[in-house]
Amino acid sequence: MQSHLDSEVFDAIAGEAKRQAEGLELIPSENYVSKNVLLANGSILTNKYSEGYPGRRYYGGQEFTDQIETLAIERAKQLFNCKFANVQPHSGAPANLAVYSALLEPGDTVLGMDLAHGGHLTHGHPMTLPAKIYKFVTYKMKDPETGEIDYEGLRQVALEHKPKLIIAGFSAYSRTLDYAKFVEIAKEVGAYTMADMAHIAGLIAGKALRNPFDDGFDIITSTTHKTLRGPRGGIILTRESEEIAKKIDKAIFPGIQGGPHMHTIAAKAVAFGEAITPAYQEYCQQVLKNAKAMEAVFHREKIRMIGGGTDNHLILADVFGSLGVPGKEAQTVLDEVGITLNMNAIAGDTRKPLDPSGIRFGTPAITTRGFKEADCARVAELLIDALRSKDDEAKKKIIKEEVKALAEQFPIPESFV
Ligand code: DSN
Repeated sequence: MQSHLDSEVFDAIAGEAKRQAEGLELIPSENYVSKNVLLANGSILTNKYSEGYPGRRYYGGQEFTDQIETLAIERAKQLFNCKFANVQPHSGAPANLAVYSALLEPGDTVLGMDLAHGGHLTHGHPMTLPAKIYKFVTYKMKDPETGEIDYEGLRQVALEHKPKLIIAGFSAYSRTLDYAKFVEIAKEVGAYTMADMAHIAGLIAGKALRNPFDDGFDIITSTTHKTLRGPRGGIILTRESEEIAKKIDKAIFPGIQGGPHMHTIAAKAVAFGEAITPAYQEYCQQVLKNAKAMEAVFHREKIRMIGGGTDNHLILADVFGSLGVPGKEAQTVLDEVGITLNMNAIAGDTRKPLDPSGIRFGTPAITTRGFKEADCARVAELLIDALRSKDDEAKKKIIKEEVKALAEQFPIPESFV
């Protein structure tokens, strides 16, 4: 570290770098970016104001920012096979808010997945701004043991409440959604369709999971820092309607954001460029195979998984029900041995949201490090072993050493292509 650096801040960054290198990151919404993404994200573009869109800015000096944003837009359109992309959302929550404000009037109804069944806070949690402006109604899983969505229930709620927007998407759901069914129901009630693909956007871009646009969804929103392996940020994609895309552009700027973060947009362009490669598609396939390998261990060890397993990158496990360890305690015990994941509420949880029954974990980050199925199975065994040995300090020390050794065997790569 150079002596002129602000040691209070940079020592903490160095500490975080060590933590990331030595531990195993299983939070399913996290990942490691390439050196090129970091370079763009940390570039002098942070100095620039660029309100507006390429060719239509309010400040001068936009020769290079226009090039960068245009590149990000074109690459996003190619990746997701759509006609319009807005790459300016600062993250997923403003992306969702922008879609609501573009398409809805205050008081309009939105139908989204119940938070307790895997939905996201921005899909109508009472404490959020959207919930104060719009009316949210919800659909659920038919059976948490299979994870299948109750599409008939969804249809009935749609017929009763006539939502103007139907959201498919989640933050803690491990099964496949039937996008065609969503579109069919939306057509019946005259609603727009939005897929919040924040968790699986990368897997869609990498052609490992189905693209909701192929079934006729109007809009996809996403963050760019999860499976997509880009900088912390958001995007809004519109399949083909120029009218919708124009409303979304206005909703982002000047509607809810000011100047775009051009350093982040440059980093998005780099990440999208990486995601267009065959190497990225292989990565996405491996993310899924690795999640299946972890699922197999959880099945073998008879630990209940919500949805009965996984079709994507994440697993939601009822550790309180199966091991008697509440999610919060599980998160703390696993932190102690160098495995990072998050506690999570499960459908029908008998415990409180801040001390729930479940844990949520996934494979995007460890797959970026090069973990294959056998390595992931071993991580699942260590995870379960640590929870079963939560009061055995000597055992946890041995597990921590193995976790560190595994992490050292797979250094965080600087480049993926
Ligand atoms: N916090 C993100 C997640 O972990 O899923 C979603 O907002």
